[in-house]
Amino acid sequence: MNDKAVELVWKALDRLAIELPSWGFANTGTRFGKFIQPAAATSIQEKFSDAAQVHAVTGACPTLALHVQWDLPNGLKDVPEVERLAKQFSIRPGSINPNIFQNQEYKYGSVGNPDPAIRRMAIRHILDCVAISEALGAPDISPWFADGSNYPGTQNIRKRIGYFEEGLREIHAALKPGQRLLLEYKPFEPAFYHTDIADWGMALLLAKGAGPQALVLVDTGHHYQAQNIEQIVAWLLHQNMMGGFHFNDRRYADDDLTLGSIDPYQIFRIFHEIRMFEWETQTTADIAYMVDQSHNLKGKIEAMIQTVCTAQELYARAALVDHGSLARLQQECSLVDAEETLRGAFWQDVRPAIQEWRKSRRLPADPMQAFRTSGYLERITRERSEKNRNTTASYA
Ligand code: RM4
Ligand code: MN
Ligand code: MN
Repeated sequence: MNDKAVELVWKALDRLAIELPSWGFANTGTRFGKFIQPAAATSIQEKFSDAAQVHAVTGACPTLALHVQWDLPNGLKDVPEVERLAKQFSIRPGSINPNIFQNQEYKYGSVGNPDPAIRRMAIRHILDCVAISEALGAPDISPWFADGSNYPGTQNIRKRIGYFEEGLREIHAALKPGQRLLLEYKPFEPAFYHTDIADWGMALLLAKGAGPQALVLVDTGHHYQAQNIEQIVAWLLHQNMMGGFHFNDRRYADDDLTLGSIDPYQIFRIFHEIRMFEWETQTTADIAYMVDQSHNLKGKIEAMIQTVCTAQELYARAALVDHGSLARLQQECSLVDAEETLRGAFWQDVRPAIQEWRKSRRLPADPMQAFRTSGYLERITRERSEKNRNTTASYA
């Protein structure tokens, strides 16, 4: 790789920050059961501590996404404790995730529920999240709605659209300047007939209706097979509506596998669309790159380190695309050469350049090995295994 390419890689890595999810460090499972990991985090303090380990070896993860019901069960009252932990571990609170899917009341939906009292309860919770986001100085609020129905004819789809329009407008009205409402879509699960915000078009229309601080969040696992995700990203960029990502990979449904483990070219193509947009418009897209994975088989911290390194590798490769020649080749419809310009960047081995970048930033050249030799995992396994033994593995 020549000096210019190495410089492009370094510059790209300097600006790529990846947000880790607090829930990715705790014991989670499938709908059939949980495999308990003795080292899993059992408290918000332990989640911050684990995230800090990933940041220490990668230098790329300065923020931690929080799920309010799990991490701030007392809402605003827990803000001072979160601030204390953020300071102690030098990790800033990241996106604030409301939980409008777990309470018994949400059986038939939250903001889309036919019962006005339950809609109110959901809106109130999200408004609390807006206040928490403000208090923590963490400007992104990212709700995911499980709302939907399982059988044709059982819910009025259009009425529920109206409830969402109304509810999201009210939430948007509470936003302070700088705060952003990131709307996440998902085609199915837990609802298996209709989901109220099922795809990017619905999320886009609802965000536009809510107001200028509402944007769309793309969870890479929330699409049907074969859907062209980079085209969705291109549309959202074109509309200035691209707010953030939840990174993970999938083979079948919302599998939450490690980013790039199944289809690294897909993630590269998404990064390429963003870089090409930035090159063309000479702007920097304000996008929150977040991970949404909870591993129940792989070690949680190792899986996060692997994810972050993969994101860095694919982002660095996207930085190597020669935008000037690609634009010219596209214009001329030189199909093979245009495609090879993209593929050529994808097939570069950027790992040596990334290693050099790490050394220059006083980071370990091999983050995984640094973590494995740190003794951290052995220590937390000793400290936490007793607490984790009491976790229920069964869902029955
Ligand atoms: C959903 C979605 C959300 C996440 C929940 C727990 O599938 O991806 O982002 O908060 O899971
Ligand atoms: Mn998600
Ligand atoms: Mn998901």
